[in-house]
Amino acid sequence: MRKITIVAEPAPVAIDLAETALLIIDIQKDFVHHGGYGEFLGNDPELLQRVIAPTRMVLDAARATGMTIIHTREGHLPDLSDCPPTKLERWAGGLRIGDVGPMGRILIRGEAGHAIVDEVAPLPGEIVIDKPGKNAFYRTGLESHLRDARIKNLLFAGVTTDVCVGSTVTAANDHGINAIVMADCVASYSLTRHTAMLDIIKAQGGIFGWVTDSASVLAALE
Ligand code: TIU
Repeated sequence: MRKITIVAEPAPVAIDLAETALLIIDIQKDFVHHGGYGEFLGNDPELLQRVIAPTRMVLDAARATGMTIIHTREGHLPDLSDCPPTKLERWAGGLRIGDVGPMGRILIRGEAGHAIVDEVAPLPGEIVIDKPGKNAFYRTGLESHLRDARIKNLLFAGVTTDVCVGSTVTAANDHGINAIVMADCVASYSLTRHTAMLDIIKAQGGIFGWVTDSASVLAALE
């Protein structure tokens, strides 16, 4: 495949597309639609919906290059046996993980709310990782997929910047993977936390990676 250079902070980043995967974190109805986990945690899910259009543009461009594409979904087995007690015990009040909400049982695999939104839904052949935690490397096959495909760089989209994106970016570093985050393709329920997480990633010479945006990635892919 081919090498591209993406305008980014703290510096431009040169990558080989053959060694790069687009990683789309948890753009599930449970987080971005009303009546799901995000809302029951006390958040406005509409704050996350701005990621959908730019992520779709990058997804279409990535599909056209033949790049590896990986989607993740946060959720639990119906019997909750994979859900840490700490996660079950902390919620904003009202419904919580496993309870029946307007989109089925909250954050449970196979329920309507667990699905990735239609606009960025996986196509056959794309990798889908189901994860019980925030960090997509925790108790999943992500690391072996990356090893098998010889992936060295992850281009990040998804939600939320400060929780599942952030924890996966920091984990990627410890796995020897470069993390490149598209700022307009990630969002938080809090703008303060979104900005803080992006600052943390790119500070100190890019201690956890690079911050770019969809326009810079699309320009580099052209
Ligand atoms: N996917 C993800 O980020 N899970 C969360 O629980 N995020 C929150 O911001 N709560």
